[in-house]
Amino acid sequence: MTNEPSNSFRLLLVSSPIGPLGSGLGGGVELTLRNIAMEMRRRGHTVKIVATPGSNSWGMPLVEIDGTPQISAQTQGRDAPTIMPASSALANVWEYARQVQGDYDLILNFAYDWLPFYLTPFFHRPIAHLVSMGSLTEAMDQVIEKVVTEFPGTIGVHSQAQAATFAFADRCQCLGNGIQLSMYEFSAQPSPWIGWVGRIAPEKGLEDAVAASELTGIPLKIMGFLQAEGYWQRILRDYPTAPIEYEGFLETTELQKRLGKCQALLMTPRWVEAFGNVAIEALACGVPVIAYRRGGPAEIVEDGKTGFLVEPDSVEGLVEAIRKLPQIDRYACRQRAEAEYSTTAMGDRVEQWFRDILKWRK
Ligand code: HBI
Repeated sequence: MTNEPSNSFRLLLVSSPIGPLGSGLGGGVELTLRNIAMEMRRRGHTVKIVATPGSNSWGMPLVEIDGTPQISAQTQGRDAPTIMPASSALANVWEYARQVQGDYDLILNFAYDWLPFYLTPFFHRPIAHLVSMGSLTEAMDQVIEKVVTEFPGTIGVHSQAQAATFAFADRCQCLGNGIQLSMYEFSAQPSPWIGWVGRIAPEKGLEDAVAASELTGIPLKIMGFLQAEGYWQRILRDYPTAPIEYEGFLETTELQKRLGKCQALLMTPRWVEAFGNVAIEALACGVPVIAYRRGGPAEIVEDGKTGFLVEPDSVEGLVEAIRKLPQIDRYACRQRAEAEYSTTAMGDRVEQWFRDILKWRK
């Protein structure tokens, strides 16, 4: 076999075991996996997706493997031990991948979990790991560093800020992200409300957006998977007069309709958001993004041009930025999405990443 990989790859995309694809439990990973899968197929590569039962594979070949889901990595402390429950979905999924690896040129891992990284040296086919969050635990940092040392170039991340949370930042491949722009309609005229989109969980800082809505009196539409019920109830109790409305977890077609009508999207992450898919979805609809200057969104928003970057955790900063919104040209937001965040641009980066990995492997 020549060491120049063939033009088309056989790819096995192994999803996060955190929940079925399309459930919203996997957050940005679901959108990322779908867009990479569809773009690689469009380019003539063979794609098969492995996920847990009840997943939506958007018409692509899917293998559903059952088992106990993993506990959310971001709810663990830095010294959290690696947890493998009985009948683990993660273990079952990687047992399947081990059995079928010979049918593929490359395996792409989306799970932010210890096992697939630990198993990498035991596989005879290359595994590319798309790391979906910044540094969370010592155990994960160590096992990811071991892989990037033994298999250089196989660790992909979404932003420089995310890479910077790891000691091996300079050895990560920064891929950004991309969305199918044809699914997002540019909306020139907003309605009199602002939007917040994301998993409703403490690391997303929703309470600050609610506080800004209460201070400005501007209605806030909240869209996303309600992951932490207690957290949500506390917000409702702490901000009884805020003009907020929860629209539920919406799939892309419905999401972009409501998002497009927003005067702006507020992004209030408490943690280093690895990327912030919702930011590029908003830009694609012509919606300016007001974001804390923290993590991936700080690399997406051009301050004063496609939105505003705000002092982290400053509600007053959010309010001040909302007042400056008339300065932003909504079409400039759409143009930025087209230039930087299409699935074509992302597909170029991902395909080159695969080519580089396949060249390095004997
Ligand atoms: N937790 N254990 C675990 N594994 C994952 O793959 C995972 C997670 N929490 C969140 C998550 N993935 C995604 O929602 C984010 O990566 C976007």
